[in-house]
Formats: sequence, structure tokens, C-alpha cells
Amino acid sequence: MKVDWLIENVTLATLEENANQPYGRVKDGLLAVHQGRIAWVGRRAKAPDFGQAYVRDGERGWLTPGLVDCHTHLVYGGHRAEEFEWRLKGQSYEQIARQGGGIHSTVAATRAATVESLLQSAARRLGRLLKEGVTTVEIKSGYGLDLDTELRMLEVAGMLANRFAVNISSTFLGAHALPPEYQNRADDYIDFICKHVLPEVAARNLADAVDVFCEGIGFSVAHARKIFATAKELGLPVKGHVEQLSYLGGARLVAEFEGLSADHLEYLPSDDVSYLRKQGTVAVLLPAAFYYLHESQQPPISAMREAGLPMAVATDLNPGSAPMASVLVAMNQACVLFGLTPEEALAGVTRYGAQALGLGHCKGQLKTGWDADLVLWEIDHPAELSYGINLYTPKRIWVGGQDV
Ligand code: DI6
Ligand code: FE
Repeated sequence: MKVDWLIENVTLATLEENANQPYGRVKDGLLAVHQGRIAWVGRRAKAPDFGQAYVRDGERGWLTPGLVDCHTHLVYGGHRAEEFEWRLKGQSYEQIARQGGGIHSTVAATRAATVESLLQSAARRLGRLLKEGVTTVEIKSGYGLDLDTELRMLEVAGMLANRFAVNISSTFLGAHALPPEYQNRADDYIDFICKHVLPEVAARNLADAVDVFCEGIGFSVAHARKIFATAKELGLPVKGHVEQLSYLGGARLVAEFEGLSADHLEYLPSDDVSYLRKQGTVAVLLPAAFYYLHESQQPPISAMREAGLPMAVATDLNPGSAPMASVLVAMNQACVLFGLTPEEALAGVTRYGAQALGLGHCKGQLKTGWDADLVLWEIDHPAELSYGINLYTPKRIWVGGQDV
């Protein structure tokens, strides 16, 4: 069998569905790469002859799929450290938002920023994720809220994809907040998005999906429905920020549109879990926002687990509710704050993170034919990745079979 290179002397965590070992563990494993894809994976003792392929020594480490951060807002101007101080003095996230702070203050800073400065600050944050073994990142717009700035944010996301060895998935989040020029005219703003912005985004091929912030301080289910219907007409899959601070029924709407993912879900009633499950919509858990906002309502994890609902975990990296550039910390938070097992947390940033981006057929598992996005860890047990904070960093990272 002809391959470009192979790695042996490793334990594999394949994260394969229906694996009969925890984490899909394969002791004394071997993985071979050809033309950017996984050409063979399994026990070394069963491997075919790979001829003259270059052999790497895994030095008895663990090899996992590259990590996937399936929900970030990492392109933005400015920061909101003062709001952090205000919140610590007792003001709530919602109060600050209603006073024109919150997302609005980032919108002002983002509108004022040049492409070059947006690119530089986003590159710094993205770099932090990549150092941890993230090989696929989703990036949302949503701090422009006008045609030019929304397009600019998505263009910056595209530039990052060219500048870094990482797969980037872009999401249009024009319905993130009501811009000041549309105050008290939410219907008009949604019309503007549907008639002018979304078609332009689609025509320029700038987004892989469309998201909505469906919330009391965001948009109603009726507004989200209009956006989703337009997205569908344009052939774009949908997802939603839903049931984060209150229950509006947004998750059901996402499921109705066969959405890729329903994100946050703290206020999701157990009864609604089955809607997501039926439509193949992934639940994306964002424990950093829960942590920063000091929330107490937890997503219905037991009901999700019992229903077999795929649960992804992501950072939500954003300047307000989750200024945190660490997927490994998000895994730790998902375990400590939401009660996920370390195995669920790792599946959440690999197999299910990929599924939440519509990439479940090629990323997030060590499987023949899947992309060779790989991370080698110097650990004894994969639970260490969820257990430690700043204790572990990857030894090697490959994206599409290339060393990075
Ligand atoms: N939910 C979030 O967690 C972020 N956006 C959203 O809809 C927060 C965005 C921000 O506060 O800037
Ligand atoms: Fe978010």
C-alpha cells in the first residue's frame, strides 16, 4: 500500500462512533497518511506493508483527531474589560446590553476598525487556539450589523484561512443585535438582512451557514424564522443561539429547519430534546459563557445523554460573555460545570464539533478516508485533556497531513 508517511508507537483515540473501547482506544496503533487523508488506521500488528513510507515515532503518546472549535466570534474590534468590572460590581449582562453596552460597544469598535487591525487581533486569538491543537474553527460575523462591516468580518475570516494552516468555517450572524440606526425597528432590520445582506453574502460565497441570536435581548422566534427561510432559499444551512438566558422555543425552530446545531441551550426543556435528536441537530454546549455570566441554570445534560443527542463543546470566544481562547478549558468547564464525562468532552471537540459544522463525514474521527488533521499528545490517558488546566500542550499537530 502506497502512503506518504505513517506514525507508529502510539495509542490512538479514534473517537469513532460505535467504537467498543472508550475514546475508540487502539493500543499499539498505527496511522498512515496519503495525500492529506488517513489512508489506514488500526493496530500495528494488522497493518499492511507500506513499502518505503516515511515513519514517525509517536514516542508512546496518544494520537487524537485535530480539535474542532465549532462556535467562535473571534473577529472583533476592541475589548470589554470595563464591562467585566461593571458586572463584578453587580450589573447584569442584560442590563449592560440594554444600556447600549455589550454587543453594541463591540459593534462600534468593529465598525471603526480597519481590515488590517481586525486581521491582526483575530490572528492573535486564533493563534492561541491553534497552539492547543485546534485544526478547524468556526468564525461568526455579527459585530458589523451593516452591509459593509458584516462583509468585512467574513472577508477577514477568509483571510485567516489563507494565512494559517487551519480549516475555517464562516457563519453569517447578521441577526446578532439590533444596530442603533434601527432602534425600535427590528422588523425593518430583519427585512434589510433578508433582502440586502444575506443575498450578498451568499452571492460572494462568504458564509457556510447562517446563525441568529434568538433571545429577549436579541431576536424573536418569528424574526429567526424569516432569516432561516431566506437562508434556506439561498441554500445555506442554519444554526441558532437559543435558550441561553431564557426559553423562547428557538431550538425547536432550528430543528424545524433541520439546522446544523442549536447552541447554548441552558433553558432548553427536556421535552424539546427529542426535536433536535429527530432532525440530526447537534447540541453545542458553551460553558465559558455560563461561567463568565455566573449562570446557574444548566442545560439538560442527562436528558440529552439519554436521548443520544450529539453534544459538541466549544469556546464561544467573544469579547463579552466568553473572552476565552481555550478549547481545553472549555472541555474542563463542560465537565466541572455541566457534568460531562471527559470522554464526552473530547467527543464534543472532535466528532460532534465536526458534525455541528456539517463536516462529520470528513473530520473529527481517526477513520480511513477522513482528513489527516491530527494531534499527538504526551499523556497517559485522554481524560487528562479535560482534567488539567494549562498542563498539557500538543507535541505535534498535522493539518491535512502537513506538519504545522
Ligand atoms: N451569545 C453569546 O454568547 C455571544 N453572542 C451571543 O449571541 C455574546 C456576544 C457578546 O457579548 O459580544
Ligand atoms: Fe456565541
